[in-house]
Order: sequence, then C-alpha cells, then structure tokens
Amino acid sequence: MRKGYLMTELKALIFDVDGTLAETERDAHRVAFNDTFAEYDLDWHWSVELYGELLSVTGGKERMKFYVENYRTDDLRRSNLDGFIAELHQRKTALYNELLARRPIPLRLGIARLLKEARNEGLRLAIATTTSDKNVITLLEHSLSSDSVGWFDVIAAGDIVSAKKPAPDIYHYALKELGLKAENCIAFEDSKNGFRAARDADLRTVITPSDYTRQEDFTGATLILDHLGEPDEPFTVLAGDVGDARYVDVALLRRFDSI
Ligand code: XBP
Ligand code: MG
Repeated sequence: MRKGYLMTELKALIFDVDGTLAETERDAHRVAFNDTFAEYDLDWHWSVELYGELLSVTGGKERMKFYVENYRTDDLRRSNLDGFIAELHQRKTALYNELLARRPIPLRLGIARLLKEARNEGLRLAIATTTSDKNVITLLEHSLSSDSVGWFDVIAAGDIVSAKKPAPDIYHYALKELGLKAENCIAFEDSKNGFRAARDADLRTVITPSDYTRQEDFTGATLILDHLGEPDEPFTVLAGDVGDARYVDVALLRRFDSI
C-alpha cells in the first residue's frame, strides 16, 4: 500500500442476487414464469434463448410487459393488462419460492466463504436486487443457512424503488439505509444492467459474469473475475489487478483502496 495515501475504510459489501449469489435465472425464474403461463392457459413460453434476450429488461413484471409489447401484441388488447401481469407475477413468485425450497440452487463459488469472512471481519452486508424480497429470503434460507437473512443489515429489493436497475436507485436506497457513503462499500454484480446501477451510484464493483451475461461489456469495473474463487479453486482474472491473490477475501477487497 502506498504510504501517505488517505484510505477510505471498507465498511460494507453490497450484493446483487440473481446471477451473483446463485445461477437462478435459467432453471428457476424462467421455469416459474413458464409454469405460471401454463397454469393460466397462455400460449406464452420462454425458451432458454429467448429468456436471455428478455433479461435485458430487469424486473419480472416489466419483463412480461416488454414480452407482450414486442412478441404478443394481440394480448395488448386485454383489459387491465397491468393488473393481469401483476397477478401472473404474484403466482410466479409463489412458484419460484416453492421451487427454491424443493430444489435449492447452490450459491456460486466463494459466496458463502466471503459472506462468513466479511461478517467475522466486522464488515456489514447488504443486498441490492431487482427481484422481490421474498425471493431473496427464500434463497438465503435454503441455499446459505436458516439464520442467514439476519446477516444482512439491508435487503433492498424489488418495487422498493420505482426505477429498477440499470437505474442506480436501488443502490442509493441501500446506501441510505446503511447510512454509508459509496466510497466505504463495494458492490458485487453479474450483469451490465447491475454494473451500470452500481457504477452510477459511485460504487466500486466486482463483476462475476453469469451464464447469461458472459458476453456483456463491463469496461470500467474494478475487477472482473469468472467467480470469487476458493483457496483450492482459484479465480481467473478477466480484468483488473489482484496482485498475487487467488480468491476474493476481505484482505484483497481492502487493497482496492490503494490500487
Ligand atoms: C434479476 C432480475 C429479476 C429476476 C426475476 O435481478 O432482473 O427480475 O429475473 O425476479 P437481480 P422478479 O440480478 O438484480 O437480482 O420476477 O421477482 O422480478
Ligand atoms: Mg444479477
């Protein structure tokens, strides 16, 4: 570390959920959307490929509205389309939660280790996501541990802000609730929309691209890694300077101040 450099103390880590904590999109969110469409006898179906395109729109309700406007224009004639989409989304959320409980999705490499270490080191934890808070809670309870929701000081989720990612609002909200400045926090994201949201809230960001976001452009991110890594399964650095680190730990994150 450079001598005489005025350090900004690292106080909190803020995590995105879908794609960052776990690969939830293809085999969980997408499946829950399709099961909902089938229950409602809709001839809507989101293939793995189409869902990748639809992910450019964040938020399940917003995504369904975009789908109708661009692929199902006949359905634009439905009376109270927004109300219908809200009803579908409620059912989708219930099915998604059942799915996460029945078949937990594993957390991505390094996530559980880093969360535990950060707590032990006195860092605070927060969530900033587009998905609904119920989905976050169920994922944490079933894929991390039954008490892990309590590890997070703030769960900023879903409709708590009206402008979803790529707008920075959800990060502004999380920072306000934490009572911290952006310079004291680091965000973790997997998508371009999430990166733009964090960047526009002035946060340094670690990107771990996910199955659907590997081709996206993350120019300007503090670090881009294939995953957070483990001592016996090191990450591959896609961009950024990690010195001789092989996995993301608190010591590496604290070093960002001097990079
Ligand atoms: C990802 C999203 C969400 C999920 C679906 O959020 O865009 O919309 O795909 O969840 P993030 P909902 O990566 O910010 O966690 O249906 O609850 O919106
Ligand atoms: Mg994400």
